[in-house]
Amino acid sequence: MRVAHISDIHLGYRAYSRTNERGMNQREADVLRAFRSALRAILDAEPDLILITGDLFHTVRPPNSSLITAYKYLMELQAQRRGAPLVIIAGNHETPRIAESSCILALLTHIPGIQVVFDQITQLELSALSASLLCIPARGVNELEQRILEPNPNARWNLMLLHGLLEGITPFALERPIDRQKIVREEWDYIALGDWHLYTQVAPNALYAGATEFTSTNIWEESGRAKGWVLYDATTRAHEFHPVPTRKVYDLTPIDAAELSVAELNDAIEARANAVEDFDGAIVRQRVYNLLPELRSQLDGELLRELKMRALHYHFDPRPPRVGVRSGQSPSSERDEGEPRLTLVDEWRMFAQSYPLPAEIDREAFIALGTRYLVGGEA
Ligand SMILES: [Mn+2]
Repeated sequence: MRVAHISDIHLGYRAYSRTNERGMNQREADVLRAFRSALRAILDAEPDLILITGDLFHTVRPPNSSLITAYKYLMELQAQRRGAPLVIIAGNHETPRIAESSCILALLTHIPGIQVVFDQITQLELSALSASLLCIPARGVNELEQRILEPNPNARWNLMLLHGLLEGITPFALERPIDRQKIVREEWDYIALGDWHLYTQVAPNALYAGATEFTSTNIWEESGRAKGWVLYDATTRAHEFHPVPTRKVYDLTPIDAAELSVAELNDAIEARANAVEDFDGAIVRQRVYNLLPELRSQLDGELLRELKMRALHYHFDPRPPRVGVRSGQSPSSERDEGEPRLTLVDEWRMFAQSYPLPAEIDREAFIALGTRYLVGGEA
């Protein structure tokens, strides 16, 4: 059985003020484009089953523009697939806080072949595939502790779908991480995970497909990472990650303004931007550390205006110097408003970006692992 797994699409996500030629927020249009591109590739791959593991919609009440378009895409997809099974679980973003209010995903159950789980943990039986699907939507995560999760012995295939963060998956500490031992077990033919926006293999049979566009609260940490969907073969437990085209996101190397003249600082800002080949239309952040207000006011306004015009979004992010803080001093004094020149994680990422690695080592995974060690060590 071949499974297409897609997650965290966040239809209806909007950001920045730019609109497209039809007046739609450009980022909302980007998210729809990524979704359509993924669905086309999934259709071509002819999977037996499609799984969407939560956050199909960015909000409980998505804008009509995204809702109508998404409905049309899914109708067309299911018509072409002749109603072959497609299962959606709800993520935290589309789940209403009040249990009685219905979930927007219920609308999609009217499309042939689509089944939706948005409330409690639910076992779905897909008899045509002899597959049993244990579905754990965002709201179901609260039930996990009281539940014993067991495959159906009568089904040929047992799959689990979960929207939530497993312990150890994020570089930051979680309030209530999900017990890995409880979820990641050999007896499941596939464990399809959602909520974490980066494609991540947890085990050969357990994967986060990641998001299809840059829609999380910290897109800068995700810059340079591919977005896409997963094609998984339940027989061999092998999978392929299929990237989709997205808006480009660049977190430029920070500039330390401490010892720069105005001219040097302007040059550095321009040089960093020009080093990005496809700067036009991209989402870009430029941090400048130790920038004194008097220097800031002398910055080349025309240069900054031009960069803001060319990029979809140019986030110029100046940080004033940290004043009078030495090690051992309380960091709570009101003069301590600034940031350190670079955080340890910044230094690590800059170092690891260009560090020579053996070909078999994945650079992004290497950087992420180092980041995890650093952040974990501080906690
Ligand atoms: Mn999400």
